[in-house]
Amino acid sequence: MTDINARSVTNLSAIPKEEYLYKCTSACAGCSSSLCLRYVLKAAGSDSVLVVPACCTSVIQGIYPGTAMNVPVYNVAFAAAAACASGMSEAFAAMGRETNVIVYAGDGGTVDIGIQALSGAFERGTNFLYICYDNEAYGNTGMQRSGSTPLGARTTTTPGGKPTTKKDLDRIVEAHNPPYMATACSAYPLDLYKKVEKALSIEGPKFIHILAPCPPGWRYPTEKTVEMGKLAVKTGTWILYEREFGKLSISGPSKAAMKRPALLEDYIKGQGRFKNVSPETLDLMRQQVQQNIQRLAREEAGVC
Ligand SMILES: Cc1ncc(C[n+]2csc(CCOP(=O)(O)OP(=O)(O)O)c2C)c(N)n1
Ligand code: SF4
Repeated sequence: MTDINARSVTNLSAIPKEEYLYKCTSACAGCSSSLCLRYVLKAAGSDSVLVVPACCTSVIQGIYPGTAMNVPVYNVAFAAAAACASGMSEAFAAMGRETNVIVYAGDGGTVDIGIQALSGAFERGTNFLYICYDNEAYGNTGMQRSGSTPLGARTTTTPGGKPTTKKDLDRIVEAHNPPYMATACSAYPLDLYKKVEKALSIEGPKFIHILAPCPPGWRYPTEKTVEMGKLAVKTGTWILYEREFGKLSISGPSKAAMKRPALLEDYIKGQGRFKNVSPETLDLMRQQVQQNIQRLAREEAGVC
């Protein structure tokens, strides 16, 4: 388990220099999920094990006997990451070891096929950290829609735009009442680093949901990855927060954004997946953003 006081950092330059995800992986140019993994592992440190179901990360890690990872990685069937992590966590506890057990799974492996294993592990109180990096599609297999794909987004299986809304994974996890859960975004690495550090200092099941912009899936130029993440937060489309023992606090970058969100059009106009989105869909998207902002602002203020 991470000692939060020993490792605590307050600025990007204080983040440890050790690398646990080496350069030259097979990630696409501009891949933000691999960038996030780099920060996750820096925060977790060397006494950590990753559990990775089938997803882009299981490609990025490399092919045996080569590897891009400087920590042990257990690849597991698509549906089983949290179940595997449960067994691993129990085994480490039986050996008297405090090794961090971290699931790093895509949105398809979390909101769709892995959700029963996730729910079971959270109900059992497994001591682990589950991280879902959300590129809002099944990236590894060619950008099919997942339950996490947002309304209106074009994927290879929703060529006219997804007709239904994004599944609210965070509210499903919240219903399990975990001691710690948070959202993060690749464009805010220090925020992500601190949340991972904090999560690993707490006993029990922890959850972090990272928005991870993906150039080929969202169809924007690779150099715009950080800009896309910032726009997601500034428009209120993605709200950064933490919920510690049930108490919600909105994170700094989202506080300002929620008071005066940037125009939603600024976020979607640079993404080919939202090309030709209808005015009605855009209106529904705006309403969703407003509803989320209001719901979380009320919860933080204690007015539920
Ligand atoms: C049971 C099962 N069904 C389908 C697949 C094929 N498959 C491998 S990775 C993947 C997509 C994973 O998507 P996601 O979890 O969102 O992660 P990403 O690829 O976007 O990183 C699929 C469908 C599989 N490996 N196992
Ligand atoms: S498809 Fe997206 S998430 Fe997968 S490696 Fe490429 S940029 Fe990263």
